[in-house]
Amino acid sequence: MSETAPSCDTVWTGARLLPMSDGARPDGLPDVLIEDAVIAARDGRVIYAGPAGEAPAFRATRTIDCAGRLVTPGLIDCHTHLVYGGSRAGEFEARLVGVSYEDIARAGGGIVSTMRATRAASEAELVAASAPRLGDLIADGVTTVEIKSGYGLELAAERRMLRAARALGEKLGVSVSTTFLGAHAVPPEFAGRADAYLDDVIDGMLPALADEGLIDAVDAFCEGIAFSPAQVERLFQAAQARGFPVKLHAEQLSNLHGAALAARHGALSADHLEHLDAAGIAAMAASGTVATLLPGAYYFTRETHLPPVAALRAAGVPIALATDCNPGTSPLTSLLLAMNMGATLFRLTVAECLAGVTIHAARALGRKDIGALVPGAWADLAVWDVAAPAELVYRIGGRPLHARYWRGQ
Ligand code: DI6
Ligand code: FE
Repeated sequence: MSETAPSCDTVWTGARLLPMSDGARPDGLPDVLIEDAVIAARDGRVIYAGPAGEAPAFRATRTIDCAGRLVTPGLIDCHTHLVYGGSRAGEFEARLVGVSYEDIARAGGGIVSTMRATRAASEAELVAASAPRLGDLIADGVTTVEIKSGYGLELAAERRMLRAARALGEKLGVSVSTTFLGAHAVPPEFAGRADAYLDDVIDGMLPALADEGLIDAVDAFCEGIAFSPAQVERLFQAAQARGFPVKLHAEQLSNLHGAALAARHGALSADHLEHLDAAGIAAMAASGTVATLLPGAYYFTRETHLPPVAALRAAGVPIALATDCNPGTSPLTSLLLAMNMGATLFRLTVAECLAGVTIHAARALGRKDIGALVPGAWADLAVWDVAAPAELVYRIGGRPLHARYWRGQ
C-alpha cells in the first residue's frame, strides 16, 4: 500500500465536508455533508475530497487536522465594485432625510462623485483604499472575488482601477476576476451624449484594456439613469467580437427587459433583477444565465420590490448571491451577511445561499475550477467553527472562519 500511496502537498483530515459538487441533492442543489472527510491537494489543486474510509493512504508533506470542523469551498463574491476612491457617507445622510438615489445621480452626485474621487487617486492609492474592504471579505472565507471597473469612466482611470484590482489579488492572496464596466454611467464631459461616450468605451477603452490583458468579462448598467438596451446591445456585440463573456446589471430600478437581452447574448449572469418579469425568467432559464441577487443593495436602498425568487427557483435558474460592495448602494463587505440577507429578505433556503456563494457564483464568473471541492479544482478551502452549515447563514455578524486556504496555502 505505502509503495503506491499517492504523494501530495497537504492533507486535511477530520473534516465535516460540504464539497458542493454538482447536483447531489434531490432538488439538484449540491450541499450533501460528508462526515469524517479527507481532502488532499497537490500543486494547489484538489486530488481527493471525500469520505476518509474511501481515501487512499496519502504520503503528505503536511497534514492538517480539522478536528471535526465544517469545511466548504472558499467563498466566491461574484459581483463587487470594491475598488474606488472617496466615500459617499454624506449621500447616505442626505438619503436619510428624503433625497432619492435618482435625484442624487441627476444632481451630479452618486456614481459621478465616486468617479471624481477615483480619477484623482493613483493606482497605489486605490490599492490602499480598497485593501481593507477586500480584507473584510477574506475574513469571511472568500478566496475569489470579482471586481468591476466603472468609476473611472475614461481610459486612464479605468485602467488604474483594473490594475489596482489585479494588484490587490496578488497582495492579499485571493483570486480576482476583473470585469470592465466602462458602461456604468455617462461621465459629465459626455452629458447628453451617451452614444458618443459609448463609442469611446467600445472603440477606445475596450480594445486598449483588452490588449493589456486587464479584462475577464464585460458588464453594463442597463437602466433609465444609465444605458438603454440598444446601447447595451452595441457594447455586447463589441465585447463578444473580442471573445469576452458578458454580464448585465438588469432590472434593478425598473424593467427595461435587460435580463432577456443578456440571455439572448448568452450572458454569464444578469444581476439585481428586482423588477424581472416572467419573460426575462424564461429567457434566463433557456440560456443558463445565472441570476445574481444582491440583497445588500436591496436592503441599503430600502427597495420594496422583491426579485421573483420563487419563479426563478421554479424555472431552475441558478441563483448566485454577492455583496455588490460599492459606495453608493451597498457598502457591504461581508458575504456571510449577504447570505443572511438573501435568506431573510429574499427567502432563499440555506442550501440556496451556500450554492449562491460557491458553485453558482463560480458559474456566474464562467469558472469550472472553483466553487466545489472536486478533483482538479483549486484547493480553495474555508474551515469554519460552526456546528452546522445553517449557522453560516443564520448568524448576523461574528467571525466563524477558523482558517482559509487559497490554492492549498
Ligand atoms: N448598480 C448599483 O447598485 C451600483 N452600480 C450599479 O450599476 C451603484 C453604484 C453607485 O451608486 O456608486
Ligand atoms: Fe453592481
